[in-house]
Amino acid sequence: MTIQDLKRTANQLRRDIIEIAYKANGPSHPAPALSCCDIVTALYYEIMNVRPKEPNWPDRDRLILSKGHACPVVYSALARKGFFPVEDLMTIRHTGSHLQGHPDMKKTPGIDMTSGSLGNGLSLGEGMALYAKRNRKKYQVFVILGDGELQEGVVWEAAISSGALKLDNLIAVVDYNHLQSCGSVEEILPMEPLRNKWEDFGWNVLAINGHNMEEIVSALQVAVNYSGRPTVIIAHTVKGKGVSFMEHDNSWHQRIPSDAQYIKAMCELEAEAKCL
Ligand SMILES: Cc1ncc(C[n+]2csc(CCOP(=O)(O)OP(=O)(O)O)c2C)c(N)n1
Repeated sequence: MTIQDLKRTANQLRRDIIEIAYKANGPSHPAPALSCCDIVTALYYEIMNVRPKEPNWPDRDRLILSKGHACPVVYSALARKGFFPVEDLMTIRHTGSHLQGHPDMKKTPGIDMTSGSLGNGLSLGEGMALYAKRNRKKYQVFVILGDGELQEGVVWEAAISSGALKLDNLIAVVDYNHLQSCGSVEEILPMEPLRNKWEDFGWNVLAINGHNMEEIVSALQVAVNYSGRPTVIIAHTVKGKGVSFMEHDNSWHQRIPSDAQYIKAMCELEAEAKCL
């Protein structure tokens, strides 16, 4: 895909996120999903080797959305890619739907790991990457983490051991939007200096603007081709990115838009789509 096509796809995914937030059975997490939307788009539409008609293909690249509450963006990416019908998106959180409020690998085609309990994704990804190394499999494992999520101790156990094991088929992306559910990461429990922490544990560290599609794609390509160490991409992002009144406003961490808010958000995204 061209960068322009990727930007158009990200805009479509953003519109799905807002549609889901408005129509889901209960509050979903629009701002966390908008925050990592460009990263998820680049992964599914440019970087990852997957087969929508064969979701359990053994050699596929894996994605673990460790900040599982942001799942509307992954559901939208999977549906638009053909893993399941787009109409299913509006059944999210409804009884009997295969789309739950957090990702469930046993229910949704294309979901590689169940998540939602923060902190677990990197160690699960490490296990998948280690299995691939030991069995001469070529697939890559991608893990998307929240910056607040980094406060979970198990993240750092996995960072230490993956670095020591030199798992260069493991790529972590930190969605660094400076907010967690109850406020600012810096005020609640600061995680800086982030780069030094990962480097000290043996990781290759890249830093990018997590909404610049060129930067995202090129950093992911560097990471995929990097040998000898796992890579972490520190992606500077904005929570709620793409909808003016959701950006930097943490009340949109988990919330249902009103009729007027829904219309305003969709108008903004449709206006953006016309310029792409
Ligand atoms: C183990 C665990 N504790 C608490 C929660 C509740 N929770 C859901 S989202 C969230 C904040 C996550 O913040 P961050 O990782 O920065 O993600 P983002 O701000 O991008 O949504 C919390 C504490 C959870 N899902 N899992």
